[in-house]
Amino acid sequence: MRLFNQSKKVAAVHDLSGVGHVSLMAVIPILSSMGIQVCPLPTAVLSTHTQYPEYTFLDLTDEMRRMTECWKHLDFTFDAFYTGYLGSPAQVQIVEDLIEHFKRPDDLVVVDPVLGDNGRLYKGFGEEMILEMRRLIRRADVITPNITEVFLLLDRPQPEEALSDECLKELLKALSDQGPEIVIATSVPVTDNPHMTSVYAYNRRGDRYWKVTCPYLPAHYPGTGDSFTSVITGSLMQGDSLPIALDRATQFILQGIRATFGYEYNNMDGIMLEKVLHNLDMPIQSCSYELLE
Ligand code: PXL
Repeated sequence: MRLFNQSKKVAAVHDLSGVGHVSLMAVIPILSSMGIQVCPLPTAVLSTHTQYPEYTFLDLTDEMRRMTECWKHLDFTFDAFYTGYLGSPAQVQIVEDLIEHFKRPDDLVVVDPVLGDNGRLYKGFGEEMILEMRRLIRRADVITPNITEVFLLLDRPQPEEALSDECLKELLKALSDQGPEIVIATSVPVTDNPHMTSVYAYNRRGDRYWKVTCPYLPAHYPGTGDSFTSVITGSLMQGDSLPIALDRATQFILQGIRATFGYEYNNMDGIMLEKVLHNLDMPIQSCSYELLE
């Protein structure tokens, strides 16, 4: 018998970066605040994320194998598996093994295919990481690429011009055809409106497309993708519908950016999560999702 009041557990496969509010330093506080127990399987330890001019990097590929074996011996179970920034292409195989061994039929697999942003790959990543990430998304129930990652995963050049709703629907469907039931594309520019940004989503079950558009503040904060997907993961684990999860996640990111933007601050340090975490306890403030016909 599963106890009714036990917290759900998520195995979280991300790096630990000392400064910058990215990866585990977004995943752990957000999911813990949402009442979910985070079990980290760290992929690498860095001084900072890789967008600072300098950083140290410790690859934990071998340790991940050891930790996974230990978890197997101890017969742990998880309700969800959530992967983000990987430290080496070889880690995809380890994650596949983790899912293969531990995933039960109702467990959730969320893959945030972290590869790049603003049309460029992150430092340290090359063709092999793209190829392996294309393999990993086939195992996922939910993927959350930004628009740069959408084109990298589909092996298509990213066009300069703005993308229509029809075009986005085709891209999401093409990704879902590879395996994931739910595809969420973030950081999509809004045609002729530099002050807005959209998130598009497709749910194969029900064959419906959703869009949430929200104000865009002219600043780039690393880690917002990690915070976004963490809220999506927590929200789906709590039983929210896809459009409600989209609304919760976009509102949380907007609150985080608004809380940070007014300070004289180095944007590389990421959004000031500590100022907005308590918002995750509150019911959703307003709904702004649209169903795309
Ligand atoms: O937020 C994505 C991310 C995660 N982890 C590390 C990164 C980045 C993006 O730059 O460098 C180490």
